[in-house]
Order: sequence, then structure tokens, then C-alpha cells
Amino acid sequence: MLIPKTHPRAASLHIREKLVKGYRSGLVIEEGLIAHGRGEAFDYLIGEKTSKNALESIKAAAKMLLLAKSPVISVNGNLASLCSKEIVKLAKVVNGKIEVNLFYASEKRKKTIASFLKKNGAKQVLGIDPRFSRKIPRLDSARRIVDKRGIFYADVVLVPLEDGDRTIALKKFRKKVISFDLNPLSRTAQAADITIVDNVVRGMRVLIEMSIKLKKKKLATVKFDNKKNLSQALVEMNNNLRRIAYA
Ligand code: PTJ
Repeated sequence: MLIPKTHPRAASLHIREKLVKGYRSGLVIEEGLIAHGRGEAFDYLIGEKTSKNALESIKAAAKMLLLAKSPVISVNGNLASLCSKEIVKLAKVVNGKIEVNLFYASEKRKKTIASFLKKNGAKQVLGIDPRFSRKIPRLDSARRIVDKRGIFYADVVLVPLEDGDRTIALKKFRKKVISFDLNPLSRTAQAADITIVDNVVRGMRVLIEMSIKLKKKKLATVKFDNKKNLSQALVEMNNNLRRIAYA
């Protein structure tokens, strides 16, 4: 579909088009389209921009990734479809690994996602070869199967657009978890060490820029209060609604 540049919702419609394309080419599943819809609703509430608060969490996330010994970016269908180039770039900047890990898992979709990431510049994509499969304890979903060279071994895992169970299981497995989630009320958002309440399409770009900038500096340990961060995100949404309601 041709979306006119002047359309007031052009950016949001382009993101939808990308996901639909991802769905048609086997990267995304139907549920992924629904999940995006929920994200869009929250994006409205934050004013469809990266807030000051989100910037703070992105800064903390960049530091955590740069300080990590073995950071991993966990990739699902939506993320691959929306941010393939950014995934590759971020992995390069923070010296991290890329691993495909799906909730609605199928070997075919895993391979489709891995080859799409490779087409977009990834040298290595983990999570595909069953010889390296290991299980995260205390997790029942398909996401429990991880790569021994990747998430199983990692100290920090970036889990954009995640389901809550795995974030909790990863925490119990002593991993530091960074998530992107437009919904500050989700279990993932609540359980992560750092939640970036921003659209992953905008936030990943900022995270890359911030990581490039901070890489040149000497970094101390990350101090971040995620409870406070989530409260601020909710207050921002509330303020936006009040402004609109009383305008
Ligand atoms: O590809 P798979 O099989 O791993 O499945 C991926 C989905 C996303 C379908 C799966 O992980 C899932 O069902 O996720 P949930 O539980 O619906 O959670 C997704 C969260 O991401 C929700 O809280 C949404 O608000 C949020 N979200 C959706 N789109 C975006 C987003 N957050 C940031 N940026 C977005 N573009």
C-alpha cells in the first residue's frame, strides 16, 4: 500500500506495513500482529516519542550492555521484522551475540529469522543448532530452549517484546534482563532489571547511538531503580492524558 508522506500517521503505518510484510514472509506470527496492536495503544499514551525517562533507561541499558562479559540480544519474530539492521549494529557495538528465541516456536520460523538476520549483516545467529540446545530451569514455554553459547552462558540478556514468564525465569537463573516494552504494567516490564518504555523501533536506534557514545568513556557499575522508572512512565502517561483531556 502506498502511504502518503504527508499522512499524519505515516510513521506508525509504515511500522505496520513492515510487520505485515514480516508476517507474509514467515518471520512474524498472527499473535505478533496482535501484540503490536497492544504496543501501539501504549505508544499513543506516551505521545509516540522517546521520553526523558526512556532516555535514562536507555542510558543505563547501554552501560549494562557495554559492561557485560557476554551480552546477548534475544530475537523474536516482531523484533526481527522491525529492527533487523539495528540488531546487527547493536550486537557489533556492544560486542554481543544474537540468538533467536521464540514463544510460538517452530524450526522453520527460527531458520527464516536467522537467514533474514544474516541477509541484514549478522555473521552468526545462535539458537538454531540443536546440538547447542540447553534448557532454562523453571520455565515451561518453548522459550526455555536456549543456546549454550548464547543466553545460557550470558550475564546480560536484552529481551525486547517479551512474555513475562521467561523474564522471571531468566532472573531466577541469575541473568540481568533489559527489556523494551511499551506497556509498563506487563509482567516483563515489572520483572526486568531495566525496562525501556519506548517503541523498539525508536528505542533501538537511540540505544545504538548511546552505546557508541558511552563506549568511549570509562564506565562504573550501573545503578538503576526500575520501580521508579516504571512509576515515572505511568506518571508521564497520566500527564499526557490530563493535558489532552483539559486542552
Ligand atoms: O515471535 P514469537 O513467537 O517469540 O512471539 C512474539 C510475541 C510478541 C507475539 C510474544 O512474545 C508475545 O505474545 O508477547 P506479549 O506477551 O504480547 O508481549 C509483548 C509486549 O510487547 C506487550 O506488552 C506490548 O505492549 C509490547 N510491544 C508490542 N509492540 C511493541 C512493544 N513494545 C515496544 N515496541 C513495540 N513496537
